[in-house]
This record gives sequence, C-alpha cells and structure tokens, in this order.
Amino acid sequence: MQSPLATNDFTILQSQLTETVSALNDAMEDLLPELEGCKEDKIIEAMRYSAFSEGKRLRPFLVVNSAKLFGVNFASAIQVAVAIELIHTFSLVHDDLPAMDDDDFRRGQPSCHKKFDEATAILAGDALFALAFEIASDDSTHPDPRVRINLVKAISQAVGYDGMVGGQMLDLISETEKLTFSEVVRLQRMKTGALFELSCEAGAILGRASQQSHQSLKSYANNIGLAFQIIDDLLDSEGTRTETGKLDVDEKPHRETLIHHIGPEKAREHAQVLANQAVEYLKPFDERANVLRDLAHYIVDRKE
Ligand code: GRG
Repeated sequence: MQSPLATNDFTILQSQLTETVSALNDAMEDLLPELEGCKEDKIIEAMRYSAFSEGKRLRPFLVVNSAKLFGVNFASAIQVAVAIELIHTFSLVHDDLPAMDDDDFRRGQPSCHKKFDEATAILAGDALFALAFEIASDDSTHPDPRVRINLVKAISQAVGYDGMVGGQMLDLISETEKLTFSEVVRLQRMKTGALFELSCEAGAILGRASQQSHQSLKSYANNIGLAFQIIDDLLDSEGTRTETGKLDVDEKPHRETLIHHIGPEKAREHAQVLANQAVEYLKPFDERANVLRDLAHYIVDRKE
C-alpha cells in the first residue's frame, strides 16, 4: 500500500478518526449528561454547548492510539480521552474570553461567552476542568491507584505554569513585546505542545510503559504539536471567519508566531521537517504505530 505521504490520501485515517469521535461523544454523553430541573442547569448547558461542538478531536485520537500500543483496555483509554478533551475545551472557552484572545466565534458558532455570558463561560470552563480531574482520578478509569495518580500528575504538569498557562502568558506578552524565534517555539511547546504530549503520555501511563517508550512518545508528540501550531497559524493567516470559524486575523491584536520570523513558505517546510522528525521517534513501535505516523503527515496536510 502506498503511504499517505506519497498520495495525500488520508481516507483511512479519517475513518479511524470518525470512529474515535463517535466513541468519544458516547462516553462524553455518559460523563457529562444533560440535567433538568435545577436552577443552575445553565452551567451544564454551557459545558455541553462547548464540549459537544464540532472539534477535530485530535487529542482523544492520540490518547486512544498511544494506549493501543500498550494493549490498554479501550474503556480506560476513552475515559482519559474525554478528560483531556474537556481540558482542551476548557482552555478554548477561557481563551475566547475578552480578557484573553477575545474571540466571538469558536468551531463555527458563537463562543461560549457570546452564547451565554462571560460569567457563565468562566464557570463552565472551571467546571469542565474540575470534571476532567474527577474522571482521571475515578476508579473506573484504571484499577491501579498509582496509574491514576500518575495521570493526575501528568495532567497537572501539562496545564500549569510550565505548560498551557505559561504558554498563554507568553502569548499575551507577545501582544506588546517582540519574542525571539526560540521564545516563540517555547511558547508553542507550552501552549499547544503540552496537551499533545499529555495525550500521548496518557497512553503510556495507562499501559505502564517503559521510560523509553514514554520518552519516544513524548518526543513524537512534541514535534507534531509544534507542526500542528505552525499549520494552525498558517490557516489563520490565510483564512477567513467562515473557513476557520474564527475572527479574521486582521481584526485581532498582534500575536507572535513562527510565520513572523521565517515567513509562510519556510514555516510550512519547517512543519514538514517536524512531522518527519516525529515519525522517526516511532521506530521502536514498528508497524503498530502506523496510525500515529499517518497522523503526523495529516497534521501538516490538513486544510482546516
Ligand atoms: C489551565 C488548561 C488551562 C488553560 C488556561 C486559556 C489557556 C490557559 C490556554 C489557552 C491554550 C490554547 C487555547 C491553545 C491553543 C491551542 C490550539 C491550537 C487550539 C486549537 O486546537 P484544535 O484546532 O481545536 O485542535 P478543535 O476546535 O479542533 O478542538
């Protein structure tokens, strides 16, 4: 069979992704059910509005396919995939707030604070974050408490000052201060790469994998995370509100990206180099990691 890299045909990968999305939505329906009859139901409505909106679900796909490398039970993997997707959703809800990126649209629909109001969006984000930890630490996620503690620790590290929060801080600083190339790379590693790393590491944690396997997967994720962000910035810089579901870049304050440093063509080439590097790190997993290999190339090839 020809590789997707040669043909740009990601049909099989897309159908695998669709299967994961369906399993994820079912699990999320159980873990974040509709509630009726309480005065505070609006918070659940806002959480569900954001969580069930149409995202690409790449992070859950990474969790499921890293876990598969170690023969992890699918129910455990999908539960952790939900937890990580909820954290991602939380970060998007807060990122869209006027005090942060100030985006009126997300995933092609009004962002949470536009659909509801700012206070509700802040609370919905907080509740999604809390629910993610509740799920990760629940007995049903993994029978071994050490595994659950390792998961919770990995999640905490990915989201904290040395992860997404730190990356977001740098991003906000870049509105008014010029960042060097390596500072932009650090920003993107923290803001975007940390959750990609966590998604792959979660599979290794659930599978009680060796340190070497952990490291290989983290390096893979690190590279695709950076490649993903470069393509995201390219799509943002080329796209319009209708194509990306976001505000036109011209309407937004300046934020530093690698495109500002090396230009769009070199940025795309760099993303391709990163995807190739990512694939190199999968060698220890032989053909069992083919889905992850395809995903690395898909991330660079994607049009949305
Ligand atoms: C404490 C977790 C936590 C976060 C607070 C707001 C914040 C700090 C961080 C923002 C992080 C952020 C929004 C990063 C952007 C990463 C990114 C490229 C998001 C878009 O990912 P896609 O394209 O989104 O996978 P979909 O909609 O497809 O899920």
